[in-house]
Amino acid sequence: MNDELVIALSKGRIYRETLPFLKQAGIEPVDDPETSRKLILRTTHDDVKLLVIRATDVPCYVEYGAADVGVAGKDVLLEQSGGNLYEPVDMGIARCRLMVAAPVGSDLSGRKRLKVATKFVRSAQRHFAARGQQVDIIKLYGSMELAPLVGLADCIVDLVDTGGTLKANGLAPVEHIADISSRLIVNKASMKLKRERVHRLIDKFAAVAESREAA
Ligand code: PRT
Ligand code: MG
Repeated sequence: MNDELVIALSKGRIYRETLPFLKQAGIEPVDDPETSRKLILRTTHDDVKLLVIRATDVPCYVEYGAADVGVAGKDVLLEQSGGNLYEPVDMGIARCRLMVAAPVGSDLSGRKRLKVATKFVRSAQRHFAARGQQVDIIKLYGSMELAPLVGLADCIVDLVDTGGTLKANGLAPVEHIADISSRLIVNKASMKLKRERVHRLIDKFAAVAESREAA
């Protein structure tokens, strides 16, 4: 049991972009999360399992040791208090930017208080506090782009990749908060107790990330 390695990751872009890293480490899933309803996927190794869960839940599984390692977006990690995990590899995948965005043409400067809609409450708080801007944060769980359109907020803090979603909703980026990519995260106890296995995985992931960075 102690030899088992449990890897937590989310369906969708993170799963797809993590597959080549796993492959380099000799790990290939036997079940396909897009077609299977299983939440625990078997792999070509009897002692390696993949947990397919919500992106925002990945750090939790790793912190509590339900998974030894995981792949999570930096946006998600920034929202976590996170004491019980290491973040050894920037995989450079699922890249995007965390940004403040507002309706095209709106002027937010000189406003005493701003209403900010976001699911990234901590990052938003930190960002505006650093600028000395007073804000009321409105926590949403999705479709943040809607909030300024219906008067719920003055601006939003959200992830932007192509910018297409903002544009389609009459919004434009006004401030860059952080560059985001996904990280390999490791439970602190697993790092000690499963040292060899975990380190082998870290080394493989780091090598793939490095070779891509160089390409
Ligand atoms: O889908 P679900 O709501 O269940 O979970 P999730 O949205 O967290 O999962 P997923 O797979 O969509 O995102 C997982 C991780 O991918 C995030 O935590 C980010 O680290 C990373 N990532 C990279 C992104 C994007 N790019 C991205 N563009 N996550 C979300 N988006 C969304 C963004 O929120 C906005 O709605 O895509 C839209 C903007 O895209 P553009 O191309 O129109 O700018
Ligand atoms: Mg999504």
